[in-house]
Amino acid sequence: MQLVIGNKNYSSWSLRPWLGMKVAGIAFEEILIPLYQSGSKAEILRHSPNGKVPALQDGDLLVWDTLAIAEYLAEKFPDRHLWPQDPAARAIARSVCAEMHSGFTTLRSTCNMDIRASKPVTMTPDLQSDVDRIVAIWTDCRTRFGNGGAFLFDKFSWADAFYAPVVTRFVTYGIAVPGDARRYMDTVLALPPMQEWIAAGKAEPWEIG
Ligand SMILES: N[C@@H](CCC(=O)N[C@@H](CS)C(=O)NCC(=O)O)C(=O)O
Repeated sequence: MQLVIGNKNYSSWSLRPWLGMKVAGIAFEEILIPLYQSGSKAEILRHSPNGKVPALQDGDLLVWDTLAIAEYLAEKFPDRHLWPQDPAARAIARSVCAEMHSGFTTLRSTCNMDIRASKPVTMTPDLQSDVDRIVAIWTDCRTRFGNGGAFLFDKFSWADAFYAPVVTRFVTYGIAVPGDARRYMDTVLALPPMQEWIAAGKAEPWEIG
């Protein structure tokens, strides 16, 4: 399989399937297309019909959009348990991933993923509301389904991968969260594939203004 991604410093949607596949031990070849350069769009369109990354090529099959890629991989590799096994936990994991996919517009528009940067943000009521909702999701998942472990659900799942770019944003923009949320962030940041992604992002030469 080939996973087409954007810059590791900037492409939050690319990080999600990349991290899930790495943590689950799913082998793939990475195709990295630097975004927003001249020729970037044409190059992405060679791989992905919506002109966006990520996209997953599996033989003749192309799957695009992060949620669809997540579902495809969970079905193809059921033994990796990328979704929680308990049906109720799985339904909530899907809910929080869907909420990430369609929501948090203030956080996403004012705090772009920019791993190598450190730029404390001026808090606004709308941004604080997104942050509060994310902390509430993390607390709720860990309380109800975390089973005393380090992740949102019993084991690492798509839910952790979907919130991983939020973790790096909270670091980049100096967004303060309560202690348990901070400990959860440290868990995600300590994942070896996450460390690998962060180091690669910091080493990239491309700057998007
Ligand atoms: N809904 C899509 C969003 C993908 C997306 O917006 N990707 C951005 C990078 S993070 C992109 O491809 N930008 C390049 C462009 O629009 O030219 C998904 O979940 O995969």
